[in-house]
Amino acid sequence: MTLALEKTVSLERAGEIFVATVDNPPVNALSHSVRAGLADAIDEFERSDEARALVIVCAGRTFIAGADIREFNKPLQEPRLGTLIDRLDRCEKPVIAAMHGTALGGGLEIALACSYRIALEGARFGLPEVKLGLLPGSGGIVRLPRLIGVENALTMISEGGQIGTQEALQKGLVDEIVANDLGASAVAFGRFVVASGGLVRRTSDLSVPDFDAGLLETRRAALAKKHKGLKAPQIAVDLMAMVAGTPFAEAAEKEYAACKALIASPQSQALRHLFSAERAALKIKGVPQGTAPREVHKVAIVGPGTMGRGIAICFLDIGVPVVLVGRGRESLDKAAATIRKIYGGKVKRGTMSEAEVETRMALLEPALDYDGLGDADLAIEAVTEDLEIKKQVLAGLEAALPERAVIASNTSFLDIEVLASCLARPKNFAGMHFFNPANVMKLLENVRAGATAPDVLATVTATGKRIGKVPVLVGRSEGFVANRMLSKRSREAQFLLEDGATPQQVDRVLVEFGFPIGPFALADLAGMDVMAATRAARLASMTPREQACDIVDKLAAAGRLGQKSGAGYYRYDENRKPLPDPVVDDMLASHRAERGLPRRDIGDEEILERCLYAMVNEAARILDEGAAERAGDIDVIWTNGFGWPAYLGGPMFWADQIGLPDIRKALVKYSGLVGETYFKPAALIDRLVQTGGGFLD
Ligand code: T1G
Repeated sequence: MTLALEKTVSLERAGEIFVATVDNPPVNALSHSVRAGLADAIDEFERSDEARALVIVCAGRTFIAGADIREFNKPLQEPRLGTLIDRLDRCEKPVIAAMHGTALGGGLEIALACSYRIALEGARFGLPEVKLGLLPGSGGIVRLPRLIGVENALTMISEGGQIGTQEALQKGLVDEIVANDLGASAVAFGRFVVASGGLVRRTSDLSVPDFDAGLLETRRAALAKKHKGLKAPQIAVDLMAMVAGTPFAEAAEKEYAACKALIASPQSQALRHLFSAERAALKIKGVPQGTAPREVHKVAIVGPGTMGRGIAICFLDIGVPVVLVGRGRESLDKAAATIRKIYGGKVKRGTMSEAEVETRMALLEPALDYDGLGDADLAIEAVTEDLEIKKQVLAGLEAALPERAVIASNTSFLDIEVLASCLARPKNFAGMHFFNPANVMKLLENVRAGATAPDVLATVTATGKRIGKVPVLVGRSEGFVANRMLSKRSREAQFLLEDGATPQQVDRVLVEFGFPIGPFALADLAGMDVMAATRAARLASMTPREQACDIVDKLAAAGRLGQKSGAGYYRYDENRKPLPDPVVDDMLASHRAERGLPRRDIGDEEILERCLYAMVNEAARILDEGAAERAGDIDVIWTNGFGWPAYLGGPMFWADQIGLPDIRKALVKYSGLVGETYFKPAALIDRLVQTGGGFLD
């Protein structure tokens, strides 16, 4: 007998065992129909005298992966998840959750309210709500500590990570792991439970195991440091402290109230925006859904310098052989030694074994020419940012590689069309712009050229995901998106020094906003020699004021190279702590005098607005030029690239929250103060203000 209760939930009978199957692709999210279907299944199960146990199992690739995120901004439809879970908790007969894939959020909360939990090998479990600025709201807070203890529960809830089946079994989250055929195993398990007396085990009846209350405050401090500015982890600690000393029903209500408040919070709205934006960024105009990426089994990387090494590590980490091509044996040996040293650091930290290091190093093949690339599927050039050298390298690669191979450039600001023009098969060519250090930074800007084939775009996107990056496709533009917007923030930071701000004031304002580091501390980290070289490379394209604003050159000329020389914009003590330096104040005063610029006190608001509104204005131009497909793509870029705080949603989401009319007003004000060249409102902002729209509408 199969009872189709809803289009997403069916109920079958296997003798005395009822089986409710959820089938709501792609991840069996707890949409309204699933909640209603499960409620009907439980009613049917309770009504039937023959039914002795109920199994809840899912079709497709995973057990329920949580509430349906898309429903959060819609009116709530009963039964809400908490009501369904309370219904489960009142069942007089045992219910068994049979899990596979990723049992997450509300899905795991359903399992926690069942009498028994079994899992297919390879299944994973988590309460990732905190990554959406939320917290479990349907029993995760009140039930998980009762099963695995407060410390383990707080880790899962405040970090939002996943645990595997062995850890879940060991911690008491699951009762049994099965190797295959989960459905049949679950029915057999149900029969075993019935034969053993059909005991109902209510998690809500368990008491919270003793724990060290001091632990919570220690964890609170650690969470505040690790997740700076994020509210949900702090509330998780509050709730965990509450659970132990509060009757279950009251604690459950407090949990639900906290979750409901977070759903409405700006931080959660921002993080849910990014969750959707990161997935939307994978859908590329002109690349039909389902376009098969080309297979990549072996990669060639040209240029064993800093970027080439980092990119090589990305592929070695996923077990893909890498041919690292360099001009001399010495540079190749140095690259291999550096890669080995980076892995050695992981061994020291206990995150990698020596054997794993050798496995990865064995995949690295140094080469002095392109002869061994006949079976490479992807080649990425990461040589010096010199157009002629890159063109030679790309042409040489194309001659050596098979016709099906994808060729990519890691260029950060050269013209992608000019690079493509040197190839006989430009359809195979795209940009893959990594960020230093390439083996650490999540962002990957994939760059489409006019001739790039759809399956090549699919390949660089799929490859980006495969190496653990957040790939975003961008179009032709100097500096693409991230660096092009960063250059406007850097420009304003420099101009603010000329107008009277100090490096420490600008850095403080941006760090207080939520960036991990300010522009001047960052410059000291990168090195003033590097900053001066980058400035020299772009000088010709700068405005007269930018060209005259040569503070970087003055610092470099004075040997103030930043951390590496003990002083740059700051001076550094023996622990490399940055300290304001009167020498810099004097240098800035001389610079202003030389430039004939009066000094004035500058407020924090002006610093923030000039730095960030300049970025937003440039982003509007980028969108109008089509150099980015969506405003959400720009938010994904900035929250994964240069540390825009994710709980503020990215520059476009943030600008919409402020309101484009207010931003436009400020742009007009700064046009007068700094110059039309720098702050004339972008046409898109003018249009949106006229229509009352926002970037993300
Ligand atoms: N709701 C709606 N759609 C979802 C979804 C969800 N929870 N999770 C994924 N999707 C969509 C996603 O948008 C994409 O759609 C497709 O599924 C594949 O996802 C009350 C309040 C499960 C590990 O936070 O972590 O429960 O782009 O590309 O890489 O206490 O999706 O194809 O149209 O990510 O294999 C808690 C979020 C919710 C889990 C799979 N749950 N999802 O990863 O595929 S709040 C979560 C994930 C909650 C309760 C609280 C991942 C995944 P499209 P994907 P994947």
